[in-house]
Amino acid sequence: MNRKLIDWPTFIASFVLLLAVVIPLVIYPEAGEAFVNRLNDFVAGNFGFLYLIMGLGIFFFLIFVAFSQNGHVKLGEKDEKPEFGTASWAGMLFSAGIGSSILYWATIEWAYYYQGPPFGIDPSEAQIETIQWASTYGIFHWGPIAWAIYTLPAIPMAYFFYVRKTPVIKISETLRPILGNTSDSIIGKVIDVLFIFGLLGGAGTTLALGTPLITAGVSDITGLEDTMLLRTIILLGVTVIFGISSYLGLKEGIKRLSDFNLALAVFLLVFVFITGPTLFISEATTNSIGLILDNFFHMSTWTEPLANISNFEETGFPEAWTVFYWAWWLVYAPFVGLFIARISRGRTIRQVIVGTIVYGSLGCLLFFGIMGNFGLYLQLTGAYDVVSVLNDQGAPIAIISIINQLPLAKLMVIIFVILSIVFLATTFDSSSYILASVTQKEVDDGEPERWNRLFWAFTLCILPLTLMFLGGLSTLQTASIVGGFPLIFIMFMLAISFMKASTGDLKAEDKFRPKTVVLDYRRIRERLRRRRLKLKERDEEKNQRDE
Ligand code: NM2
Repeated sequence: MNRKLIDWPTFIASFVLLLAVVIPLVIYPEAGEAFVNRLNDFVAGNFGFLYLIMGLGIFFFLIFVAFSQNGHVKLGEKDEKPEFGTASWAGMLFSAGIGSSILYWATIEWAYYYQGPPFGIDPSEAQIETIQWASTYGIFHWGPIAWAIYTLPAIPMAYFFYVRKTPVIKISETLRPILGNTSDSIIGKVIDVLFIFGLLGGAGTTLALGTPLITAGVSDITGLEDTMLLRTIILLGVTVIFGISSYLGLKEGIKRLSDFNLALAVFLLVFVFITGPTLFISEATTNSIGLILDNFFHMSTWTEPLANISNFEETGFPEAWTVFYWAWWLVYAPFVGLFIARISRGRTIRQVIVGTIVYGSLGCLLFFGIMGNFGLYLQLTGAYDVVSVLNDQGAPIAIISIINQLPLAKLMVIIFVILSIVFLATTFDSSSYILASVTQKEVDDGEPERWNRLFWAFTLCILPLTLMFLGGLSTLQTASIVGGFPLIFIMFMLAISFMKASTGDLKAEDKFRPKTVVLDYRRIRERLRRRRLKLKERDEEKNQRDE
């Protein structure tokens, strides 16, 4: 163990900040909750539009970069092949960025929209519209804008790591072109610590959703009662799995688990697609794609402006869903960005951008299209009343009971539970891997110290576990989502930092094609005239020779 490698200020500050938030929550749970909720209402209510603008802005910025000169830059040496094949690469980025939440929300999100549709639609009056949006909105919340939020930090990080070859994996390092030496100062540290705090809270949200889902599945299979003890055992079991995978490292552990994850996910999706309502799933998914394309701008900017100033009823949909989702993707973004950067050696920037957004959105589309529409089909045909189970017994039981409607139900529940565990583990192994990288001064060969990886693996798990016992987990989630607010500005800075650095480097290498072209028509005309003259002369010469 090499203590000198550790960046102690960042390491200790992250840990202390975490305790500083968690301990008061444990001692004063109610007051803490009230305070954090007020803060959340304030941020989501007043700055929700900023999140929406950010999402749309990042999406278009990345498309611009992908097709600009900067997008052609290769992350590595001239003849270097990508370190990971495209299938493994796409699989890893999906498994890292997406946890068990996708199994949760893909299966049940529609049921919330079915009861509380967007755009002020009245579900009792406009049934078809309600149903169409119910099957569509989740795909949007897990679609291209969301994946663009993940991709943005990856670009500067990969650029600095593989092109400029700085052996540091940190947000502050990536901002050096605009912060200068400030990135070594306290401001740089604050940025790194904020990111760690955000990720721990975001991960807490994931665990808070994932554990009850897995427990509901386990108790369905075994008949054991869903108790705190069962939840604790399950959570510790999951921690051991991802701890081992993170300990084994990127190639031996993380990649293998992610390959397995993907194979199992494909099996589940294919099974539901074939044994379920194949035609309905195909049609509804296709229909949703069109609905999103048609309403892309409306969905990405809908803020319910009239609700604030008139007595139109406020639904709270944008804050509760789109803004919340963008905030959740945002707190995960620096981590996923770092991870995408780490696995993208040998690819071009354009490949990373297009690959992440396309494969990521496509993966989510398949989950939502297949799992979501299967549930919706049960509801609409009256085969199974998902909505009442959801309202009476909560989401985890509703989800497991949807899976129970499949043929070979018990086997499918087992597979669903294993998949939830592995999805959770593949997000957490990469999180602890990245947390370890960020709290080190340098990472030799790109791998952080093993004990450091294990330390964060357990912190990631023990912390939410404590709060789950003592109450306050939902407060930590809210706190982290609010705490992630400054990340909006950091994202903006990351974009500028990347453009500044890469354009500067391209210019220095004389490989930057200036965009503005100045045409001098007088000169052109003169040239054309001369050319015509020359041709004429040549013709005349030829004619003379022929004669
Ligand atoms: N996101 C993708 O719990 C998880 O699946 C991790 C969640 C940000 C909504 C990420």
